[in-house]
Amino acid sequence: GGLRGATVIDALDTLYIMELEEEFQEAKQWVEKSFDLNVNGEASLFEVNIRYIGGLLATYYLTGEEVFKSKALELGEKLLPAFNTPTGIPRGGSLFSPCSGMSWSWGWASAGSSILAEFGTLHLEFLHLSQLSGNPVFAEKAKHNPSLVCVVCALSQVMNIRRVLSRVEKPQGLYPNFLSPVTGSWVQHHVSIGGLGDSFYEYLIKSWLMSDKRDSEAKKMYDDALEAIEKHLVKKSAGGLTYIAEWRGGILDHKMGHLACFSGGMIALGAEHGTGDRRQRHMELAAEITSTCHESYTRSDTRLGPEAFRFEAGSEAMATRLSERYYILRPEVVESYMYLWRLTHEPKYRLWGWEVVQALEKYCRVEAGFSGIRDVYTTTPSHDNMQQSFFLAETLKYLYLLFCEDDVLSLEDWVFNTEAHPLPINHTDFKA
Ligand code: DMJ
Repeated sequence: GGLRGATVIDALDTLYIMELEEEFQEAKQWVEKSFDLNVNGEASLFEVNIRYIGGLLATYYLTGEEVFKSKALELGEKLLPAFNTPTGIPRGGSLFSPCSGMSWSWGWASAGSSILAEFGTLHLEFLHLSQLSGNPVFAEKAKHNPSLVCVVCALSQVMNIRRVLSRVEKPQGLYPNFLSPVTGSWVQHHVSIGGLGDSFYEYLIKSWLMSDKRDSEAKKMYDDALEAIEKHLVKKSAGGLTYIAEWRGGILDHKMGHLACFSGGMIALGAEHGTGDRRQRHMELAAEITSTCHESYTRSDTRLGPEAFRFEAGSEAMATRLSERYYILRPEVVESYMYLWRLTHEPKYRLWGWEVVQALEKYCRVEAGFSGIRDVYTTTPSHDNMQQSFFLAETLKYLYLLFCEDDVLSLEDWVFNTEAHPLPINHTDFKA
């Protein structure tokens, strides 16, 4: 049950950017003819927003074709019931039924708490949904379909999230990962720039950039959060590797997840627009973190990085637990290479990206596509038989952009959502 076609929709803009015209037309036809939004089953608010809505919006902005806009708006409308909680913050693992529009959460994902990276990763897409639904051309169409007008509510929903976050006290300036959707207070003090926290920080700096630097509230929240992270979580290992640890009620866990490796790119992007010694310091921090993530790749036999690596018991930038040795085609490390390349033009980032291309070919390519592997520390890894949709949306797109000229989706004009779907800055409409 649930929505189908995640890979098709996540890959649309990649196909378009790579000029794979035939494949793009095939995917577009699928969206027009077979993408059914009124299916039974359940879908996740967070995943649908970043993969489906992000993918449809980006493809609309790249091509100007109405079908992508109207599907994004229709789907956006279905997400709105998830905000019906006492604080207006969606519950963790929030699900909705595409057919009835009902929203619920099973609770096991977060014991009923809201998750920072989930409710903090709506702003970019919801802003576009809201603006597109207010567009006079679309408003005319919406007259015949009144439910679409409601997407305007999207803006007030995400602005409310900001309000709740600005009121709550932050321990040492840090944002914990779990918040009660009932009281608006933190539920426990686990802080991480990797899973559960990651894209919340990303959406702060990108909200500011996407607003053409007018959303100063987002910029201040980002600056303050990064300052607290620098002060409390950034560490250097005995071997000289810089990493961002996790924080559990004041105690540091010297671990970085693969997910946390996106932060090299994010910090570089923020530094690019920073001033004074902060700019220099943040650019260095971004480069050091990216280099540590590269180490997690080069220290494995496959030259692909594990799901998590630690700095403990004489081990640095390597997985120390069996359960953390897998690689599921994640993009975060090549994402940082792409940003660092674009912002510094140091050739090592292209070399590092090329190492990943070769490793993917060698260890992950299978007959029907690419597959994750269960252990990066063996040259005969077994496959998990899964090609995650983010492999086409993100990993391949970032690798492609790493080797393109800077004016292909220039960072001056576009921000990438957390699933690598490009959204235009200040709504400059390039093609439509
Ligand atoms: C993607 O779906 C997004 O990047 C998300 O923010 C977290 N990570 C996965 C890929 O690893």
